[in-house]
Amino acid sequence: MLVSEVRVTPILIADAPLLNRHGVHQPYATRCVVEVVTEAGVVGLGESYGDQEYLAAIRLLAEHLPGHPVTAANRLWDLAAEVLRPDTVDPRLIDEQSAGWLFGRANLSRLHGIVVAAFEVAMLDALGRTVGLPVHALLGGKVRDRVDYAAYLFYRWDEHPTPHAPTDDWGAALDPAGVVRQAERMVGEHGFRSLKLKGGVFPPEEEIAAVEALRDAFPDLPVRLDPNGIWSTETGVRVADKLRGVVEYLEDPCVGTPEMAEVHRRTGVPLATNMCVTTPEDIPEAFAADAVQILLCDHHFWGGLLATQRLAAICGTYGVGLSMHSNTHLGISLAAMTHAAACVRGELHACDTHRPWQTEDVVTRPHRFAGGAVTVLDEPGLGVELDRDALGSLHERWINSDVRGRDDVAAMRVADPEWTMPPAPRW
Ligand code: GKR
Ligand code: MG
Repeated sequence: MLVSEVRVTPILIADAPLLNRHGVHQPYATRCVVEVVTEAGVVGLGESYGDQEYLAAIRLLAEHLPGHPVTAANRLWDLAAEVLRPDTVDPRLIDEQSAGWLFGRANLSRLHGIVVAAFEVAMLDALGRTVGLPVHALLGGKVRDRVDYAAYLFYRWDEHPTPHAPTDDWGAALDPAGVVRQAERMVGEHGFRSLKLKGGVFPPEEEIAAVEALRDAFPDLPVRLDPNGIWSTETGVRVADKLRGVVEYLEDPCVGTPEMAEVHRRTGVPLATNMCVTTPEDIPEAFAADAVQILLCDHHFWGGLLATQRLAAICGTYGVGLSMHSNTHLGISLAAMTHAAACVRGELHACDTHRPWQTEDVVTRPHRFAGGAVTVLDEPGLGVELDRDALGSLHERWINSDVRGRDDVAAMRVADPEWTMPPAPRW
């Protein structure tokens, strides 16, 4: 069962003016849809980042995929190592100085994980469709029928400052009352039973007040705060002391394993990360230092669904809890995340998802959250079908636009021409 053809289609999807430590989301976000076609004409789907440097790396591997057995996902790692080297990839993808970026440090290992994941998911989907089994069965079988997700709350503007940008009816959320209103709608519409606030936008006292307001409004729901490493160690300790017993965990209060370890040692508050542990090489130091109590896995950069199972086993051995990180994504990714999470044994904290912020999709039947969870599908493969018309028009939008990647700093500059990338630590 060999791969006969691979299609990689970049798209632009409408996005909301969500704020974070870098700035604000652009009106349109890039993604790419991967289709792996087998000799028998079965098509498997994957979804990944769409920034042009990632796209180039994904396309580079795609060229070598025809002839590769669909059943040999593990061999993708060797292919990636052979094809994606410092002399063949965009230097930004392996820039070790990027530790303060929103999802951790770039390096070659992480790049290999990203590209392998894009194709591994599509190959598992194709294999599942061929043999008539759901992807979770190919991973050893689901241990839960529903995967819980968290309401991912953002400080946000009412609308983008750019003319003709997509709009929505969520309204602004720039203070504790606005954040609580947003949470009420998220919980009301989707039934989420955990709340996560993206922080790093306002001085810590204001974000502490928002978390306390959430706790008062939803006393039964666990709350998390994620400032993406914008605080100093001292600020991290101060916030953790204030929010001890209020937050389920703090996510990336500071950048760096020693800094995270110090915040935990001095406060005892559980810390999660999608920034200081993002590749297997980061694990020994971070776990030895007890810097991380909950690891946010993300199959998009950990190397796919099989790698997620391996990561979960390592975390289990070390007593580190698990949840899932998210970036702006559509339904193919949500399906993959759900299959991966369905197979993780033991406790899984409600996973992050940006999906409620997206108004568009490339699957014919976008997932619904019921009671804050997505049902694990038993249909063959990922259980989603590609909406070719939607894919075509989102690709058309990409062709007609000059947006080729994510730049939240530049998007912020539209509203504030003086804005530059804030230093870390900022507070
Ligand atoms: O979408 O602005 C965003 C988030 O800040 C995202 O880029 C982060 O990677 O959700 C992520 C996180 O948990 O750090
Ligand atoms: Mg995070």
